[in-house]
Amino acid sequence: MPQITVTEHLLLHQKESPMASGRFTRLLNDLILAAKIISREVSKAGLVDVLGFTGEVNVQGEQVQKLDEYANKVLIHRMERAGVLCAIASEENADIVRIPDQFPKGDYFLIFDPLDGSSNIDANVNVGTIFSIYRVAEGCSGDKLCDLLMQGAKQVAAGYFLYGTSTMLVYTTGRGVHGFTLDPSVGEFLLSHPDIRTPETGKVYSVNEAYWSYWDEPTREIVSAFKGTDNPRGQPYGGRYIGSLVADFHRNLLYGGIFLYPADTRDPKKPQGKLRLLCEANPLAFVIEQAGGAATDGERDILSIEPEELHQRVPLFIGSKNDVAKVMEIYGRARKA
Ligand code: FDP
Repeated sequence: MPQITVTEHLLLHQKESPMASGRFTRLLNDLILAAKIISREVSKAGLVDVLGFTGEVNVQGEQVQKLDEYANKVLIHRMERAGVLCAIASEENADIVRIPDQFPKGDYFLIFDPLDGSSNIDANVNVGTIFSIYRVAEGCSGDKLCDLLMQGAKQVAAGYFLYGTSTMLVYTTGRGVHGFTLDPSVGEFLLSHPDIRTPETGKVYSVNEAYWSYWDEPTREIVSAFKGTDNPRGQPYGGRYIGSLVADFHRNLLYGGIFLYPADTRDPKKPQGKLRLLCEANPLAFVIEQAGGAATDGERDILSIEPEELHQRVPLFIGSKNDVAKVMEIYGRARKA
């Protein structure tokens, strides 16, 4: 089988995509290099002193893992030199990261979660880097946050690197979803999953059910539906929850299913659940829609939400189209009651 590298794939599709210029290829190549460096370090975890906490707490109020901090530094270091970005934002940084004056700037805005699922790292569970790329309006310097807060529908590319049994890149530029696997012997991502389509109805539901007592009635009804027979499959779904969004998402993307992280009453400061709109929900929503699936906060399409803050949280129901429709149906009925 002829093996296509991710760069070849990009160049082949460059003509089809209005935004895929040489600059975009440059951006993605730099992102790939950063991910290869992170992948190398993740695969050594346990052998070198990269496990455990740094002792710091991030902007989200969460303990910072050493690998989290490492991944964040690698990405910022690489990407601020790319010459095509006007600003960077990371789940780990409270504010946008401005491109230092000594580096050229461009009109792309990159936002990422450097190491999603990182609370699982010490147990050797799959983690990943989720990214989302926008193009800012003409004349915008990228200095003001308000210029960078855009609806997910405006993303020009999004995807993730999954550091698992192998390292994968899954991404979309709005023309389907393609998966590449890193061949460590040649150091290249090779096309392994062209044109990924997710099943219209899944077999798996993924949720942290321990929060049951913090959920409202419609949310409990939804989870009960997937455990019972009043669902698109007509029989109970299997439960699978790794607790690493990017890994749970990837499995469901390939096999079909729904991932749920609803709003809950655990922490009055986080009434919208835990996941972040800009660096988690939007990129994965773009991927799933391009693969034939759907993503909602229970009422609106994730990609239609106008963000108000950089670290805004959002309830997330994402996966197979019919399964997400079931969620919308139950919440819709509850709103009318
Ligand atoms: P983590 O804190 O380990 O980075 O985005 C945060 C996230 O993981 C997701 O990857 C994961 O799906 C979720 O949190 C798990 O949260 P719960 O422990 O509340 O289930």
